[in-house]
Amino acid sequence: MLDAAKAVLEANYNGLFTKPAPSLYPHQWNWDAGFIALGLAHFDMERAEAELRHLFKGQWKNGMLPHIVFGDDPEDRYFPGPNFWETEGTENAPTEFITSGITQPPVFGFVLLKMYRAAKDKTRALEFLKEMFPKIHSLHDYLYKFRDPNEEGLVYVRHPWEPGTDNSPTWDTVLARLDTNQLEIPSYQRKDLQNPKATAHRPTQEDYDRYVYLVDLFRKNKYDEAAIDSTCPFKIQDPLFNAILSWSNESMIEIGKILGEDISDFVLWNELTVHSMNEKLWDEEYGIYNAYDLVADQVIPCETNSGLIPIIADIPTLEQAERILSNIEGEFFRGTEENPMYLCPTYSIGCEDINFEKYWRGPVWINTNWLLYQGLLRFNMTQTAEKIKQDCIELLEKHGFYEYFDPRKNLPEGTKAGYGTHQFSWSAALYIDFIKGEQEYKETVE
Ligand code: 9WN
Repeated sequence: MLDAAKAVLEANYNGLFTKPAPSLYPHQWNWDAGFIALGLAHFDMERAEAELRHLFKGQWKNGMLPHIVFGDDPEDRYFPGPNFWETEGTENAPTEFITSGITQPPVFGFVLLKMYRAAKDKTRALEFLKEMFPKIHSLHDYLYKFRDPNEEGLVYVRHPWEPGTDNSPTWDTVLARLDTNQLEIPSYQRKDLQNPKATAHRPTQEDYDRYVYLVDLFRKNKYDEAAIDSTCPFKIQDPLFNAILSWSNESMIEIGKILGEDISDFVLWNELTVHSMNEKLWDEEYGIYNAYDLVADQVIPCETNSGLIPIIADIPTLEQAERILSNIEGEFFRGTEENPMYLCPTYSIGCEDINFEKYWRGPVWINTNWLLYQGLLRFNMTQTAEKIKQDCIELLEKHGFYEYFDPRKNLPEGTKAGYGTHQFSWSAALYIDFIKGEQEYKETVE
């Protein structure tokens, strides 16, 4: 299986970067590159570094790290492709590559620290830390400067593609305010529905109309931060995005200490983020972190696993972490004896509109499981951490390196429960990390 996982990363490599999947995603994606680098770091550090180096070549002058850095794809298999974004020639866009104009969760602080820990050649690894430190600083600086209008340490996402959980039910109420019959939506053609099952599994047409409407708004505003901030109808403080930012802040503080660099920005940013996550997003009744809709100025109750993921950072107290643990182990995520789930469905199974096959509205994703696993280990909740890891391994070994999985454990034997694209890079990369990770980090630290 380890060899098969490496083979996926090999097959998706185009000589410059690793595509998330052979044909559905033919360019370089932001947080995918981070997870892919974690897997590569266990057997090819040079390529792991090159993966991040390539992605950061797409970084904008204001620090924004785009969610896609476009490569050459003569078959033009992805929508929206390089021409649709119209980022070229705008004030901050890079000149070497064409990129999208939005970002994704900033995983790079903790990815970099884990890579350093896994490295056998520490001299070389130190050089890479030095190279990346200012780039990641500039990314966090962008987020706190342009995405935190209340200066409360909580950054907002402005498109459902930014948190990476595209059609999560969390965005529903906000997107519902965008009436597709009233909006001017440019004509476009989706390319993600080639597979006959894709319509059942991927976002709906209405979702796409809204995704496209938002991109059109950004390009009309020529990616001017102030203009977008004042007109964007979708501004959400997402617990997953902010928790990832916080864990990356913590990691950058550690890296800064190794390098003897100034860490004061990361310390200040992080104190504020941790404080506001608990003041504004923590839901004491349900023991979960909520999202917050900045446009309507109201909480969005969040019964998705994104609300549990802040356990990855030094955000919850032990008491709060125990509430999160009971949620994971409770009937809404783990299920019941008669109806058991693989950990951890992306959406509470207690919600009527859970859909076990549809993208971010129920299925298990390997990356969010990996994050929960890291968080549970941090709080020494090893039993549940181990269950999550074993569930991932079982799903991957049974079905292969699919993009997402049906969480129901009692489906008839032989049911195909791996959905989306096959040969999905981060499923393979994180399988490698699950198998090799903790042991290898311990060995190199010792
Ligand atoms: C839009 C590449 C990306 C992931 C996202 C996942 C999916 C894209 C899409 O694929 O999103 O960015 O076209 O559906 O939701 O998390 O980074 O793997």
